[in-house]
Amino acid sequence: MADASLFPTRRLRGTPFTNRVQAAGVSGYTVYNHMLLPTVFKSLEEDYAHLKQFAQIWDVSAERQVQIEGPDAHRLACMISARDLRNAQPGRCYYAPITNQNGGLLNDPVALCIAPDKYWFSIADGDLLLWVAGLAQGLNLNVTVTEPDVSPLAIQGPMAEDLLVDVFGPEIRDIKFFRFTAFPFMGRILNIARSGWSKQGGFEIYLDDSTLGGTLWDAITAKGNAYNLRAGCPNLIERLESGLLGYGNDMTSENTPLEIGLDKYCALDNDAEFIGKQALLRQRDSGITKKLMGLTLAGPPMSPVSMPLQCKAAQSNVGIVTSGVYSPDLNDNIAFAMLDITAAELGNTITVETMTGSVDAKVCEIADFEARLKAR
Ligand code: THG
Repeated sequence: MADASLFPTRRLRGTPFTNRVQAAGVSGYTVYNHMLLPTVFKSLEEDYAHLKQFAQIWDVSAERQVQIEGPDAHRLACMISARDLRNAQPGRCYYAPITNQNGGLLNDPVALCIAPDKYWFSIADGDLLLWVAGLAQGLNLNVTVTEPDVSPLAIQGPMAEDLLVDVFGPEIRDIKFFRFTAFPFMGRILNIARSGWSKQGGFEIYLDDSTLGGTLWDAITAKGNAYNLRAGCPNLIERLESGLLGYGNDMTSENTPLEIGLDKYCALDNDAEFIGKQALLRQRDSGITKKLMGLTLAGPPMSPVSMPLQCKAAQSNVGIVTSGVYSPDLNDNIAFAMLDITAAELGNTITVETMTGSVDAKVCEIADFEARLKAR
């Protein structure tokens, strides 16, 4: 794709942190939920190496919240979520695939139970609000469905915890994975969760007042030097190594959780009810016909995949590469690929048509990337 800047208009929303992100030298953005999401600062590889060693501050405001509040909030949250939220507890986060009536994925948010009658679905790129508000309207539910003024700011990397202890106090250490606690800040109460879209450890701070964006950013960066803090963003190389899937890239509404390996987050073996469950049960019975797999590709270090690459076996199409890039730490080109089940066998060799020609690629489990890194 051509390198050109994004023309700013009202439709393309900035965030409470955009001026700080600009000042920190952002060099690439994507558009996510109609909002700017940084993709690169120094370079993909430099950002990646730094993230694995130190601490980074990420403007992930584009992970917007779909807030469901009111007497029917719990009922609606359970209805839309393939993840069993029947016993959801305040202070907990749940990775929650959202499926339509055919089992097709509409989003893969993190659901936060704020109170028994209040949920936030911290969404990936997709207009989930329209689906949820439409259901509330059509079913005449007693809820309000809104996008509140809430912007997550992530602190990620092995030094993230020490940094946030410096800023918010030692109680930060008590936050367990996928839980959140309220911390006072400038007269407001911020929910801080141990979570984030990397496997390097870290936190997400849910800022609920845009006017405090600069103040919050500055309060954290003021303590940053001791931890070699830099501005960063979700990193393509790190997230592929870590097996983190991106909605819109690695899955769309054409895919079900079974096809992308998210079955373990779906309540298929109990009596929880959610939209899409019957379709998923039918698909589980009949068997999936395609599956998201890992791939390692031969050839020189490859550039990030910006368009799906065709996969072939014996000259016929067997699927597409959905995301791919060179991993310095694995010294391998790694990718996710949606493959026909006939080609999705471990160890199978296929051909991938890259921008620079055809290369051999070997099928593996997505989890193999992380396992190989740990075994080094
Ligand atoms: N944080 C918040 N909102 C988000 C994301 C986030 N919205 C968009 C996107 N990321 C949603 N997708 C994911 C995918 C994976 C995870 C979180 C969000 C994740 N998974 C862990 C794993 O795979 O090991 C743990 C899941 C679990 O055990 O429940 O963290 O990052 N606010």
